[in-house]
Amino acid sequence: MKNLHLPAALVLFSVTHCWALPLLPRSKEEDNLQLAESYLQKFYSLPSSPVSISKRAIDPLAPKVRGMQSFLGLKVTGTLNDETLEMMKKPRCGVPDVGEYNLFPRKLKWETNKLTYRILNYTSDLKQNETEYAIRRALKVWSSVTPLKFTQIYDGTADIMISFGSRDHGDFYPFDGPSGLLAHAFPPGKGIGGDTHFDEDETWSTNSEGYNLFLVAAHEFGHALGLSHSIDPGALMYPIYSYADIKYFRLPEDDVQGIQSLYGPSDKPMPKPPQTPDKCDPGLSFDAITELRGEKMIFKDRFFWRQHPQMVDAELTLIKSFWPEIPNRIDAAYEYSEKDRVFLFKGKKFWALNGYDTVEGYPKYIYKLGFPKTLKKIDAAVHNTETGKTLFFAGDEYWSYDETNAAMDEGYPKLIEDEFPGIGNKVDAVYRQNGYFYFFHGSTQFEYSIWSKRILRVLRANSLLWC
Ligand SMILES: [Ca+2]
Ligand SMILES: [Ca+2]
Ligand SMILES: [Ca+2]
Ligand SMILES: [Zn+2]
Ligand SMILES: [Zn+2]
Repeated sequence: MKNLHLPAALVLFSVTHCWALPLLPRSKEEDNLQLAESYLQKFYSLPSSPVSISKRAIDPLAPKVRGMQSFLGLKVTGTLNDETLEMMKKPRCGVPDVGEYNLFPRKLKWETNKLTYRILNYTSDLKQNETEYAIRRALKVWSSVTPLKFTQIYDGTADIMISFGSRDHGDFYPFDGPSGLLAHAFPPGKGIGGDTHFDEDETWSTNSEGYNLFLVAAHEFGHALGLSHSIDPGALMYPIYSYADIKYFRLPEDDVQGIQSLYGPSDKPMPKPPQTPDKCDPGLSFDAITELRGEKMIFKDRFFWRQHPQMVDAELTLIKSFWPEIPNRIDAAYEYSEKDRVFLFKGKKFWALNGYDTVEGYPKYIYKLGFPKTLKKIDAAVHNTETGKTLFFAGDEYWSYDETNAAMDEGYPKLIEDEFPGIGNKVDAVYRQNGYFYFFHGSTQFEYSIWSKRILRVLRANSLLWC
């Protein structure tokens, strides 16, 4: 998992902190508590108190932690586990998830569809025309699906005043230096309403480095037009930053529905917006499935579900929020647990993970594994720890790869139908568990006994997600 510039920022912070308080180094636990307290105050309306949480008799944190975990799609425990603390460290929008900036009476929407914007100053990270373009394009994300029209003005007061500032920048919501809070915007209204501020201490970019100005601006303008945060991890209005391939950016369905509920649809025709998969959709199929250190990872479109053993609710996450460099719509995935690696395949290339970290030296080409150079992609892969072989499925054929010798076995490819009768002649995804292969094709799943070489059960694909 990419930690997006956090380490450097944290080191600097703790150094200055130690100088300021030379008495006793605070324990990690106290640090975590303070992080949680400040996060929940900012984003989940935890009341602030002069007495620190750790000294209070009743723990007021737990219900707010549960609220946060549920909003952001984590396992709901009410405790500050690693996953929750990790999430609190992720770069995000400064607008609260629960409760609002209540300094000004909130209006849900603008009364007119014709709005003006003005860029008051520019970031030093980009050329002025790059900033202009990112802002224009970010507004177009919203105007292309509604009757809204935006006009840039160069002096006077616009509805949406756009500026870059660091730390205290003239409202009561200071920024925090590099990472953490990236930007915020005020809901529609007079004066500061609609105004949008970017943290100048971030490194703004037009690509995947630092923070992409277009993506952050598009999110913030959603607030400036009256939207709050979404719990849909695929939505632009999800509060946590993650990079998306901006060349192909299209406003996801949840956001389209949100903005159209305020302003109505555009009269121009528009293509179907990208959707977030519904795990209980009876027609659901999967792109790839693998285990990772005992969890299951189930890939679909831009997303993957993480299924903890014994947990009914799988967590849905954007692939890009974990690994900006790994493409969407993975073809195949398998775990080689002997080396603690997970391999992800897309087209002619594959990537390696060690835990949730990407391994250097990838992507590599699949022909290096011994596939013919003409093979464009593989469909599915699974490793059998008992034989040391990895099976690769492509079209109606499969290959056997010997991990110990790092070589493709002789005599392959063979027809899937010959070795695995009954599973059909194509595999979408496969994983192995307790002596079974689970083959997926469309919305069907086959439980195949490796030992008796036959299908034991035919199931719906998404019974895997407890549907
Ligand atoms: Ca304004
Ligand atoms: Ca910041
Ligand atoms: Ca596949
Ligand atoms: Zn936001
Ligand atoms: Zn501000």
